[in-house]
Amino acid sequence: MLAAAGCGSVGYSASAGMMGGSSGPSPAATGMSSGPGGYHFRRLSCSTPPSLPGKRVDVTLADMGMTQMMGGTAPRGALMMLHATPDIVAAGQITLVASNVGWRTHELVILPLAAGATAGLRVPGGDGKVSETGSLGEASNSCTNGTGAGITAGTVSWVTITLPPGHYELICNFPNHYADGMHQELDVI
Ligand SMILES: [Cu+2]
Repeated sequence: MLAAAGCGSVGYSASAGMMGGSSGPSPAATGMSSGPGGYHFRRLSCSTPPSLPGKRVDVTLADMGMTQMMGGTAPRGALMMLHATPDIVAAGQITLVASNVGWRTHELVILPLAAGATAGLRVPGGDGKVSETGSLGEASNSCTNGTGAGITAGTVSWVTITLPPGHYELICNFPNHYADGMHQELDVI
């Protein structure tokens, strides 16, 4: 499975390093750094405020696009990933920070996960998107918080929400992105 391949390489902390702005030798020559599975992560052109409310969950959004001209457009089968760290967090106020280090435009939507369900099982409609019914929040506003038109390549967006214990699914819902692997379970305990 693409999702397993993309999310299995959990030994990195690309977003944390990039967000801090002190990630050692700068890949300034290319504007990219190597990520897992052959992904080439872009450097971010903006960052979050230094202090964010609640517990922080970093979500890395990436893809193997070739140019920003694609916007959010992606065919089925394109290689892309959504990776949250940590993926288990204590209940209460949580700020999810979504960093788009890919080429395409992405977003982060937080959905409830039904009892017994696992991430990745939603069935996209004809438009390539899954239902956002029950959405608990969204980070899709380049270089700022909340809902917008999408997180453009190389930018960050964030959203602060309060979650009770339960199972949730973090997704990107640009057409075909969910089917292409942009989903991960978030457990709140
Ligand atoms: Cu996406």
